[in-house]
Amino acid sequence: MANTPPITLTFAGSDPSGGAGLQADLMTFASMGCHGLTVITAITVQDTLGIENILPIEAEWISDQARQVLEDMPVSAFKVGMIGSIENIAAIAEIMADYPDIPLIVDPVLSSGRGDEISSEDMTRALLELLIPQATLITPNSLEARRLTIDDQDEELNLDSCATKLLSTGCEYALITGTHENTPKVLNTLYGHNGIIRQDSWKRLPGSYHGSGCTLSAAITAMLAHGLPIETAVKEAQDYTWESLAAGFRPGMGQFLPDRFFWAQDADGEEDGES
Ligand code: PXL
Repeated sequence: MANTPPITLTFAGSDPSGGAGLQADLMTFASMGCHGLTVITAITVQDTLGIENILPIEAEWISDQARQVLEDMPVSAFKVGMIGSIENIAAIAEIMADYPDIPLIVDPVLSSGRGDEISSEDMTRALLELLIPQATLITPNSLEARRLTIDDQDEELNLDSCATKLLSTGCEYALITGTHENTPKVLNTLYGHNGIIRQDSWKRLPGSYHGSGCTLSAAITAMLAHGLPIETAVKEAQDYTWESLAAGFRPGMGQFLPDRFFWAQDADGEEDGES
């Protein structure tokens, strides 16, 4: 019998367009050799143009979905994406408190890349108080990093100071991504409690992508589940995400989606194994 792949679990919202959310996570986990478990936190109505509606799942259903699979299977790394409600944040935080030694990646999705609001002020505060302190790594984009650290005087911090403030909540590492900055290259910075651990930059791709942040954080989750140290996991996951984006496609009338199985296409763009 084949060996069991490392098992990853994502708490995520459903994106019927297959671009972001649990669909993005599951594809990324599979593409990177992990078996993905999915706890649905919310159902969205959306296409490649934007989000129409969000239905949060009841907190009790989050706990029940998670507890059931966790009693059956050993999980090597957890990811949290869209959460849906404050009650759901509390439910996930309570479950995660029972697994302090397993890596937890929190992608604080406050709004989608194209600006759809996903998290209220109260939810952002609950995320900072209950879940981020338990995280091994958080992966905010620069806009989210600023929004998470804005103080009462509405003063915006520079990204280094944002990282320091976020790490002071108790999480171990913060990867702040630069996709939304006005720079010619995309610059991502991984911070630890002793400062910057690594910085990676890429050529900015033309076009607008949906699901790139989910893909990156899921890829890091998969790499940590395989046992890689954080620094290597972040590097490998960034390379993988960049390749997925470079192979991206536009299935509808809106944004491009990453091809998380770019490696399954041959040079002519045909699927392998076809004759
Ligand atoms: O990109 C963040 C995100 C996460 N999860 C779901 C989403 C989005 C963005 O649209 O729809 C379900």
